[in-house]
Amino acid sequence: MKTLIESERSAALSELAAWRLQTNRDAIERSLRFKDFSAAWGFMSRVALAAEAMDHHPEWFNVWNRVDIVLSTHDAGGLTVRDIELARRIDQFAKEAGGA
Ligand code: H2B
Repeated sequence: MKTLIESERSAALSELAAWRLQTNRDAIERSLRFKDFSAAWGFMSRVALAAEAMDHHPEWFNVWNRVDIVLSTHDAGGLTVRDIELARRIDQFAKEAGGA
């Protein structure tokens, strides 16, 4: 899988407004807050099942109602269309779980 070229990257990032390009690596990140741990974990469960089905997995960190997510394609050593697809799914699950 090839990493995104500059024009694909900027198009994807303008669509995924809540995501930021990391400064130290070719990856995108989003931080989310939920009502409480239960809401955060419910969201994470949905992401986990989708990620497993896609065979594409997030790097993430959870403390109570907060979930920090980093997406990058390890096999490719950077951002690919698979990260963009997973980011879109994550945005949808976040919306449904009341994350912001
Ligand atoms: N997730 C991510 N984020 N990047 C990968 O390159 C990747 C993955 N590769 N999940 C998959 C699994 C790979 O390790 C397996 C062997 O297909």
